[in-house]
Amino acid sequence: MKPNLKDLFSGQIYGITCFETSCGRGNEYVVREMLKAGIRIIQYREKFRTKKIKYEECCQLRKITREYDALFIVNDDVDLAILCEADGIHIGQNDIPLKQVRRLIKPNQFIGLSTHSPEQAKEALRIGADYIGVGPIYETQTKKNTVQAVGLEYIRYVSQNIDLPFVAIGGIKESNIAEVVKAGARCVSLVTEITEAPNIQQKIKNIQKRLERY
Ligand code: 3NM
Repeated sequence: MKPNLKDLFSGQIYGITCFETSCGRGNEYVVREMLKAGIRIIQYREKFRTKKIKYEECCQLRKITREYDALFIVNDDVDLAILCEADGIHIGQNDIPLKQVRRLIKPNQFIGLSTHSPEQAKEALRIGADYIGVGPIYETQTKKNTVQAVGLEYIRYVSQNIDLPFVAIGGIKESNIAEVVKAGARCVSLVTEITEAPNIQQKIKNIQKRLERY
C-alpha cells in the first residue's frame, strides 16, 4: 500500500541532499543530521555525480532512512528508485511522462511532480501525481534553468484548489518561512538553508519551531 502522504506531509520539513552546498560534508552525514533532528522525508537529489556513486549513495541512504522510519525519495532517476526500493520518485516537467514512470515502478511506490503554475498543478492532478512540488516560491540558485519565482500566490492557489499533498520549495529560509506557512504550505523544503548550516540539527530545530507556531 502507498503511504498516506497527506498525513505524512503535514507540518513537515522535506529534506533534500545537495552535496555542493554541504560544505564538504558527505550526504550520509547530512542526512543523518536531518533524521536525528526529526525530518522524516528525505529526497536524494544530486545532479553532478556519476550513476555509480548515486547508486551507492541511494542504497546507503535507503538503509539509514529505514532505521528512522522515514520516507526515501529519489529525484529524476527512476532506475535508481527501483533498484534501491525507494518509497517514491520525484520528477520534473521535462522528465519521462508520469504515466510512463508509473509503468516502471511498483504499485506501492509514489510519484511526485514539480509544478510551477496553476496549469501544471491542475495537470498533475489529472494525470495522477501523488504529490506535487510548488515553486520556486522565491528566487533560488540551487535549481538551474528553473522558471522565475512564482511567489506566495501560487501556494494560496494550490492549497485552495488542488486536492493533493504538496511541498513548497525554492528560496525558503528560516527568515521567510512564516509567510510561506501563512500562505497555506504544510510541508516545506529548504535546501541550502539546511545543507549550508554549520549546525544542521540546530537549524532544523529553529525551522521546526517556526512551523509549529502556525
Ligand atoms: N526545486 P533552495 S526550486 C530542487 O521550484 C528545487 O521545483 C524547485 O533550493 C522547484 O532551498 C529547488 O536552496 C531548489 O532555494 C531549492
